[in-house]
Amino acid sequence: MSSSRRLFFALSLPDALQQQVIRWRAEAFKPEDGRPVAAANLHLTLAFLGEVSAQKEQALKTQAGRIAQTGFSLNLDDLGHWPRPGVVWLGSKRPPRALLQLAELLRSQAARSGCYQSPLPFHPHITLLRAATQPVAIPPGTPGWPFNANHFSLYQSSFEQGRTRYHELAQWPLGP
Ligand code: 3AM
Repeated sequence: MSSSRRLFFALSLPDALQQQVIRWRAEAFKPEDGRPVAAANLHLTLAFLGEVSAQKEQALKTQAGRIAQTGFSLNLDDLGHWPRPGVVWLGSKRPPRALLQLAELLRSQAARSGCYQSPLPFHPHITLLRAATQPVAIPPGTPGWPFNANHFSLYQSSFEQGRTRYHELAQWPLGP
């Protein structure tokens, strides 16, 4: 019997940027605003796949490996709060077309493999705080970090010892 894993495709943040973001976050928000996402868990989800069998995982990896997409740069200059899922996020006022195309491709491959895809429009974001269901004073801006994406990754999400952990299973380069 094959086991299944909870998977998603995402862009990871370079370590230095993770540290910059969490240092700024500690100043920008109050402890009661929400639960900070651990530095190592900061990511930009491209496609959520849900529970995936080993066989389907292999097919999704093969399809991901066929993607020929250029790398891109995005400016992390936008912030927002979604009270219903309780998420405070960091994003980009002008997401590059290549980012939107990459997510669209991964989402359509996932849907064709039978992974349910939300009908809500894709809004690229990095979750900063969770459990943020009360009103949050959103700072007027961010330092506007530039972020160069030169690869994308497949992650496994697991819950271990009371914590959510993400393990990178594979990564693929984004071209010049
Ligand atoms: O990138 P963020 O943190 O917004 O919320 C989960 C996280 O998104 C999302 O997948 C990312 C990695 O866990 N996620 C979890 N369950 C989901 C679902 N059923 C989901 N996204 C869509 N549908």
